Amino acid sequence: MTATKLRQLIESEDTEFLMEAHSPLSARIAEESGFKALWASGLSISASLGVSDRNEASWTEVLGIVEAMADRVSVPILMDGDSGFGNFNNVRRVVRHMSKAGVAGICLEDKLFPKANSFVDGPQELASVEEFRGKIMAAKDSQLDPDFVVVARTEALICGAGRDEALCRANRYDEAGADAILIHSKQAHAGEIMEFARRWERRRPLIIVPTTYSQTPTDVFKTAGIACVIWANHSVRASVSAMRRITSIIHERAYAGDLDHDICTVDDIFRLTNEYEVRDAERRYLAPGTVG
Ligand code: SPV
Ligand code: MG
Repeated sequence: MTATKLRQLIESEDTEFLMEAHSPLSARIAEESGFKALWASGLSISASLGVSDRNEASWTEVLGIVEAMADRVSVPILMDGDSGFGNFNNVRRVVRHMSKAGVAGICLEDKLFPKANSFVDGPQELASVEEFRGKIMAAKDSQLDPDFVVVARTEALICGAGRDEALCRANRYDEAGADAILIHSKQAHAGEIMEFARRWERRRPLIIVPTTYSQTPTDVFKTAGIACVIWANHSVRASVSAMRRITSIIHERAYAGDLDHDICTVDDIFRLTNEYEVRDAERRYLAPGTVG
């Protein structure tokens, strides 16, 4: 059901937008903002755990969070599966668990395990095409829902392997059964992404992550036939800025009395966490006269 929703979004004619989430709370907020699907970002989940985006968090830790997110929203979640948390065998186990947890799809990238974030300095190494094709096939063969979405992400441009290599890899991953291709870039403009999209000719839905080229107007992506745009880290970055600002003000002043207009109400937290639904449920289920 949730996988079907994600598949429909990815395969629709329109350009769709996925918002990053890294916790059940951020997932609820993104859903309330109107996003029809969410990106369970490896970077953001790692950051919220206070660890590096280098598979420092185990896949069971990550899945635990994504599972809790799926439990709290009705929009589908595409999980960042990094490079698969190991080899094809790890991919199979992760995909089976994710399918059971109601996660709609996984994105696998063609780097080695442990991976590093695409934007960190230093050399980044690509996995061999054959090894990565095996992971794509293993993921497709392990999904429990026929609509589960497997996105193959090539890091060829990130690793400096060039545009022809990126296109060649995307073709090979498409042949291996990927449902969509994610082409990642760390350029400050959308040049190489646009060229890729032109040469790809809408063979399979194309997904992009405009973090470094966020200045590009969205219409450019629409005209290029991009299936999905992922805002991959904006929620965690927004929360870091807001938390840092408010906590430092409170620390400096030892006073919080004039900040209420700047932070959400406690009532808002109650609403986001279903407090009022539980209160209503108590009336129905708790024995009369019982408290709590
Ligand atoms: C993530 O959100 O973890 C991603 C996208 O993989 S990026 O950080 O741009 O590599
Ligand atoms: Mg990631």
